[in-house]
Amino acid sequence: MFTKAIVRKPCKNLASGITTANMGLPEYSKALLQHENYINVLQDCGLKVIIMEADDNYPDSTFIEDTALLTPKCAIIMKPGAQSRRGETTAIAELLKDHFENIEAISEPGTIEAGDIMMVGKHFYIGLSERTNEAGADQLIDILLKYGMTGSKVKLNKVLHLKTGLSYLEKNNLVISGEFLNHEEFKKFNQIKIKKEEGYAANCIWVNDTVLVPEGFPKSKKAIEQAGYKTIEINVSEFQKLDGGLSCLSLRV
Ligand code: CIR
Repeated sequence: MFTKAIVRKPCKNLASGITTANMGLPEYSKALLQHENYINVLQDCGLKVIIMEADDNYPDSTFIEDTALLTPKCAIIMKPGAQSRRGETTAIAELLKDHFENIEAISEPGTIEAGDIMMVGKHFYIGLSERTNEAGADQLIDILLKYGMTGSKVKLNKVLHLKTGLSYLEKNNLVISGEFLNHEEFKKFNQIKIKKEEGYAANCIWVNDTVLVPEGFPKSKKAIEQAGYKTIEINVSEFQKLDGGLSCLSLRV
């Protein structure tokens, strides 16, 4: 069960965020409204939502998921692989002091962004991507072991982050797409397969047996419902323009 979420308001410089999407620039006012709606949905799912103020120095800072990994035992501050995102972690580390007794951090030469980390019970799959390197993943695995948890590495070939293409919905159910479909590592899960044309919907979030899905991907929504979940659609079009998915917009614990 999750009880809390932390989000960070989009900043005025949002449109300067990193992107490969080719979908045009995000509209700030629209992004603000979508973000407010996202918060309302999390609250409707029973979460207490902590809202951090925007920071114009970091256009991508609304994608707060990448800055820290929250586990039941400790919080781990990431070391973003994207240089322009490095400084985002300072404010998060400060805030997390009020919520966690144990706080760890990844240090250089390690780089890691938590969009590359998928929690499955006490095990964490770590994507090796353009943002997350071996050194970062190894440091994380050592920290996890110290707290009685485990981690393993998965090499990514195409997607930005591991959770761009995978979402764990508990009860051994895994939303899966693209390069992960035939991956040995994920054969043991009940796979909810996402069609190629709906690839963006592979990033969804389980919140206490409800699954939040991006708006406009009907086949994926249906497949998740057929697996026994209630779904709520959320429009995050402005964040999609910056390669951001639903999970990136919050830290949940
Ligand atoms: C970036 O490229 O870092 C942002 N524009 C998007 C980050 C998306 N985060 C995620 O998938 N966890």
